[in-house]
Amino acid sequence: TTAASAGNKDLFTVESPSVTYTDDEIKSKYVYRTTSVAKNGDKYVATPKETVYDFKVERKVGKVGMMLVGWGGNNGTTVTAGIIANRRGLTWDTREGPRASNYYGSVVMGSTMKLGTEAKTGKEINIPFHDVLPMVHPNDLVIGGWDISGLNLAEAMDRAAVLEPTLKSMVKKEMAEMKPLPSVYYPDFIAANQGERANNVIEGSKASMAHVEHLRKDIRDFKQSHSLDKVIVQWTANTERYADIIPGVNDTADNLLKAIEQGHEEVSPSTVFAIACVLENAPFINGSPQNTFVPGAIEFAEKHGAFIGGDDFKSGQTKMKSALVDFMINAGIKLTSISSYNHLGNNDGMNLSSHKQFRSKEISKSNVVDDMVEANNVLYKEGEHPNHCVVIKYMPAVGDNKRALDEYYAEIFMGGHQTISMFNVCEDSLLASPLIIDLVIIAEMMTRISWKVDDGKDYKGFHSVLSILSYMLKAPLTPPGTPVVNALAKQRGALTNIFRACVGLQPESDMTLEHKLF
Ligand code: NAI
Ligand code: DG6
Repeated sequence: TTAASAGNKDLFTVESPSVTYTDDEIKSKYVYRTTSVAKNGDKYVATPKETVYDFKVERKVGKVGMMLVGWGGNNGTTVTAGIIANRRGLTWDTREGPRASNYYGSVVMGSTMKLGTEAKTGKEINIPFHDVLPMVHPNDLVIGGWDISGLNLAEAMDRAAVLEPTLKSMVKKEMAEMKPLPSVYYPDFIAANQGERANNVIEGSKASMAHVEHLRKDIRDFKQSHSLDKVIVQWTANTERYADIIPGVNDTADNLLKAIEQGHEEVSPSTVFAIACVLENAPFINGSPQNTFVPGAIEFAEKHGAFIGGDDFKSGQTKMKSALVDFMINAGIKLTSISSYNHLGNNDGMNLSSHKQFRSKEISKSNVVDDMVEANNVLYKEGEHPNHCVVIKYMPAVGDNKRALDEYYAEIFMGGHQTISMFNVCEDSLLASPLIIDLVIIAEMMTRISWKVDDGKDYKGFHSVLSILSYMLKAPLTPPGTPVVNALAKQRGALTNIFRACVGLQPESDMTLEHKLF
């Protein structure tokens, strides 16, 4: 543990008969209150419902490894350099003066949640998100991973052209010692324009059990050589094309395994990684938009009780969209169209200039307002939907400095119109890197939480599909048959309130009755 990460152990404790602490565990009994609704003709009957859950949190965090697929890319190099800089507490010169390492953009490291109200003063007490439960500190993550490009991380960081030269020179030595492991490369899944960098590949251009076993061994070796308790793997490699869903091939766990054994061409590299991770019980998160988690992969993870999460980091344009549309529709404003345009000049942009890969991104960027529209049957008739168009263009000159332009067009009172235009400019990888960190910290946390219901006998883990990660992802994967929530505030609420429940605290409430009823 570094000095910077030693942190504030047990910043608070909960004093309640429902919460017990031992050296190893925090146990809480939590009454989950929901409302059950029944339709009676054209009326509803709402009945308050209570379910009693027991939560158990293992307090020992252990030593955690983060392995990135696509480690030598813009996100991979940026997040690695960022963690090294934070670990060493670096400051560096820029033309605007000195800058210090930070974790801005990370919900876990950069945001707070309300613990409660101070009895004496009535003042709200807020604590860092990171302190609500015992979580791994990003400075303590051991980093590794794979890339089809063999550049060491210092060279790859230069190629990415994201960070200031002064900062790069300070982390260069450490980065140069890091070299991505060779990876699986099936050229048909990413753009042909990526072929030139593929010089670090495992033999074979179709899925195979040999590939699965190779990746499993990589994970085991990494774990062993760094004496790790756990490894979390994230796909931050190129966007792949969608895999066709073919009955008998990838529709069930058994068929998918057979398809891998037979080298079927519709099994993508990211799905092969997912299967390897499930078999190693390493949580696997997909930061890109493709359908890595074909039905067979989800079933496979469920069978093994292994954690998976996805899809596609939600960094800029979509994050704004899931906040702004939530605001508009909940304000009773009838949003009628969203036009979203992007141009960018990094390698991600080059890969997305190919139609099939663009299509994967178009899908994940397009479905992000559905739940908010469906929920408002005052503004929208059944099946009615705002127009929504997504454009992405490759413009090499702007590099990682992505431009996103959005126009929101809405109907307001008495036939009027409102147009909101937005121009969002930033280094894409500086927004994505803190999400990678959050996803690792939260996924790891979830491996240490278990629950039982109604005083049942045995504790068990959460569902394999970690929908709790939705805040960081554009197209949140949820357990089959369960609703997808895109509204940003709801996603954050789920995250904070589940963690609060684990220490027996009520959901964050904005009622503030204590200030209204006295
Ligand atoms: P990048 O193109 O700089 O990096 C991707 C890396 O993956 C490259 O180094 C490439 O060589 C490697 N790669 C490709 N196929 C591989 C394989 N089979 N195994 C191992 N490595 C492989 O892209 P960047 O900007 O780092 O983004 C990564 C992914 O994250 C992209 O799919 C992008 O769409 C997605 N994403 C990025 C966001 C951002 O804000 N930067 C936000 C949302 C998603
Ligand atoms: C073009 O939009 C490139 C993409 O990779 C995005 O930069 C990335 O998916 C982030 O998208 P968003 O919508 O979260 O800003």
